Amino acid sequence: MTAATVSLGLENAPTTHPKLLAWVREVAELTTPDRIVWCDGSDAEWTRLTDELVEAGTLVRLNPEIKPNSFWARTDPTDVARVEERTFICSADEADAGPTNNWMAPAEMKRLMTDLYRGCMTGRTLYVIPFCMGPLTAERPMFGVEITDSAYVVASMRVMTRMGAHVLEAMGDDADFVHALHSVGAPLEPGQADVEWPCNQTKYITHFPEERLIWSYGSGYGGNSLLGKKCYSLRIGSVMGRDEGWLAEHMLILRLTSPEGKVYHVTGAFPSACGKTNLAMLEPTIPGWKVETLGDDIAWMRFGADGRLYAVNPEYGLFGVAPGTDYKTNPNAMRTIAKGNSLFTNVALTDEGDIWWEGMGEPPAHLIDWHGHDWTPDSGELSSHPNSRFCTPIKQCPILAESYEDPAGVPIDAILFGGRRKTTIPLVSEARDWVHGVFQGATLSSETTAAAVGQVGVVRRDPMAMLPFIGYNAGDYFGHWIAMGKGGGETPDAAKLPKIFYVNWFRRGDEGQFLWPGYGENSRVLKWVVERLEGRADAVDTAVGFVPTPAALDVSGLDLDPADVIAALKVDPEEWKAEIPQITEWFTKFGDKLPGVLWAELDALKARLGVE
Ligand code: GTP
Ligand code: SPV
Ligand code: MN
Repeated sequence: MTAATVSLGLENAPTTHPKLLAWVREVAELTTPDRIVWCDGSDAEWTRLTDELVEAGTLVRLNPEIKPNSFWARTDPTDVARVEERTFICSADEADAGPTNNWMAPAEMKRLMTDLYRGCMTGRTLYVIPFCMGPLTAERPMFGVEITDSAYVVASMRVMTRMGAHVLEAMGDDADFVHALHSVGAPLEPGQADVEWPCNQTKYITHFPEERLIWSYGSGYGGNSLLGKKCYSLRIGSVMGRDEGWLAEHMLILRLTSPEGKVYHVTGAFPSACGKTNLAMLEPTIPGWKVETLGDDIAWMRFGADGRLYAVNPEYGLFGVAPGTDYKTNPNAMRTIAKGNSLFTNVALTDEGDIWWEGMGEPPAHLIDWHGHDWTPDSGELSSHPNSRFCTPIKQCPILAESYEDPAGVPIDAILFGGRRKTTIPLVSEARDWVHGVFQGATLSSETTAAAVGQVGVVRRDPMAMLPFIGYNAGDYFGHWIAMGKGGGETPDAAKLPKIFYVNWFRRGDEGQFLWPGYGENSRVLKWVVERLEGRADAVDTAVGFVPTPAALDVSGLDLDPADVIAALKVDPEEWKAEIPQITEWFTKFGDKLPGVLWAELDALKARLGVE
């Protein structure tokens, strides 16, 4: 059986890469698929796979006159988000996973998952997806190969990564690559009918950092199954960055042009579903300013020979939160998806064959909701899952920056850390220096969202918005950030480091209203940031950093209660004093691994607040 199975795809493999062939053979022998398909990334392949997925009921083709070449997918209701409880960093030494990750000894995890993988592709196709994170023209292209038994994953990976025959070609016979194995964990017995969204109630999202290896089982969803994204570009990527002196971060990247024509590049780390995509595609409301998109979720950053920090977006598509997206909040996302070639997951379907979700204007009289049920505005339920997503090619973004394809990346002027907090955190504050900025990042807090399974709205520390994505000990990660501030280029120079800012678009007033209008109006905060870089904006020197004076923040033309702006900018010593025990408890988790300079920053904050 085994030899026959393997010959189904291996004899005619479009590569002679010995390690790749050996790995595909090994996986096929373990998982016993019916056939092996080497993905070439062609249009014909996309058409064949999406046709098959429509046939299987996994996808519904949208009206081609409204959303050409686009599809609607509904997942199993239990498979809707990342599963942090089931995500593991299986480093050889438990200490290297640190206190923020789940850990299991690599051999034990491999034994357990090998049992799960045995025969798990029976009745299915094993797809081999050669992909590259970041431009293929990079000095060292960052190759990966994902093996999956899900055609939905293949279609999504085609949108989200550079993948296909040209990547396999570029790998030659000896390129290193990240091995990424995925199965939905739903073998089919002969004659057994498939379900629309195969998955398994048992899920594991596992990383073996020393081997640059990813094993994922049981989920077909987003960050659990598109292994180039969070698993490679952040968890494995962060380990590579630690070892090689760069940073893999959960950050948007944007290019900002001022009315004087000066160009700045900004990255922003906000936790999942806290505003990266929206800021990355922002349409400024203040005259003369221009934003261009470079990335909406992940940035790889390294020092250039000139001593500046450069960022590249390793991704090729946008996997954005659907609810809340419309022409008022994020017009550029709407224009991007309007061009088609997109997958929509767990949103609602209109009678015209278009998609709809909460926040997209007035609800239609009738929809099919994300459960597949009839829905009307009186249903009293959300039509779309709060973590429903659009998956669309970044090249379709009308404001994509030309430098997107530059393997050298763009030089970063400012880094924003941001969270979703109803209280305490001011709209924007500027760090005193790099180490203070790392302190702001390391103590970042945010309310949990629907992007991960679990309770929503609970405040937790989410350092650099990377809590679920740091592939090693978070104490060492803070140390790596501190070390990066010493300059990685040939001409280390602190003055060339990006300035760090901490933002919060989500502060609320007494009536529960957002104090700041957000979205396009965030351009006003970007303007203040730029004016700080240029040394010409006023700020108050507060206990937590430099905060705009109310006059320094441009609110011209905004219909806002001035009291709300003052409240959004407020640094309330009592609220901050309440943070101190939480930060102390958080830092204590890391024991000896926490860089001493961060304790010193906490002491300095306490002194400024007058706390013992
Ligand atoms: P991931 O893709 O999960 O990493 O999320 P993200 O950080 O890219 O968040 P995204 O931009 O998709 O926004 C998430 C949610 O926050 C959406 O429902 C947005 O409508 C909402 N949102 C984004 N920016 C703002 C803002 O400035 N103010 C307010 N009030 N809501 C915002
Ligand atoms: C996130 O949760 O930060 C996302 C979505 O960007 S996922 O790809 O599922 O990780
Ligand atoms: Mn994200």
